[in-house]
Amino acid sequence: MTMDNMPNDSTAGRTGNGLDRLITDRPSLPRIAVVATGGTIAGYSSDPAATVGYTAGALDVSELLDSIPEARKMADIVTEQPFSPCSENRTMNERFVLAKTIRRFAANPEIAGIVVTHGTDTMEETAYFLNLTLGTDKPVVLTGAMRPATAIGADGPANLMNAIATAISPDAAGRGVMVVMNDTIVPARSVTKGHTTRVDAFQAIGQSIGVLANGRPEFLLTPTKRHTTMSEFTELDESIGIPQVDIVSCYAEMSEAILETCLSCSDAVVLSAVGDGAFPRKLHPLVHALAGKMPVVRSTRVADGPVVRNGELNDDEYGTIAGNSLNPQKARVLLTLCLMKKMNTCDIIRCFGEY
Ligand code: DAS
Repeated sequence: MTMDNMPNDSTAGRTGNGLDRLITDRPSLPRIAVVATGGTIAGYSSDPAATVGYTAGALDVSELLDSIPEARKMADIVTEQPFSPCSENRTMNERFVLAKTIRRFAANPEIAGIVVTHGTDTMEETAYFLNLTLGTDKPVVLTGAMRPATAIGADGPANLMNAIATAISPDAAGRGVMVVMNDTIVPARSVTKGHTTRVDAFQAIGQSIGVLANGRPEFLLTPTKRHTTMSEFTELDESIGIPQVDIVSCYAEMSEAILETCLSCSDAVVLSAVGDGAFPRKLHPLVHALAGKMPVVRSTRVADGPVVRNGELNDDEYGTIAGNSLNPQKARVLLTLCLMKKMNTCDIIRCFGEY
């Protein structure tokens, strides 16, 4: 095909790519906030081949944006950087601080959406936390990177660009908090990290809700579980006190020791049980005793699928709560918020169905 007989795309710029369209078809730039919280997306190594063993959270948010000058042609960007340690150190307290920062931006009528850069290791927990605690229908989009900013083939710039494109998309409003990684838009409730190093590490348990091509988001689905403006957790803050909710990994031949420790040290427990919510029979009496003292949720270490009430265990008899399709780390987030609301077992069971 020669230049002369190429199809004429009147909406595209000279190069005909999606970014040109995004830039040229907007009369004035939408304003967004980029809130940076560290992670590999801000990672630095003097060795461009290094994809492991770099310093995460080393770069400032302005340096991240400098690597994608096109972003400033798509949106008027304001920035804030509340913290930068690796996300394995993220505390519930910091998540409440982050929620406050986002609420402040969301309350500003000039802000169209909010992007949060975050370490990938616990991004799914922060995303689900924000999904439950932010009462806004403005787009809130988390993104990160599997390779540091200095690596050959760094994925952060494209992820950040896509996150910004999603945050300014009018179609993104009201869909709850989202994670954008590797050209995919995944709702906070179902996103999970499924690989330790690959750039396609992030997956949806169930389905993603949209895709990005040429820097343009296309939404295919709307999340159906309660989130953001429909959540009953949006008034909570850290001053109430944050309970200690622990996750106990289950396996054949596990000892009683960890659950016995939970009896004295935890406010609530999530079992990362085997299969569809089972754990060794010899531990049933101990779990019964634990559930008499504190909420105990049965989740599963299996990547996908529900734990059904009164399935593997008679929850009515044992006083336990089935985790439905939330993985253990997200079950922990929801259970923490339920405890902060001082909910009884009936209400917690309801929440594990509704959120
Ligand atoms: N340690 C990781 C974190 O901050 C690095 C990453 O972003 O992948 O979560």
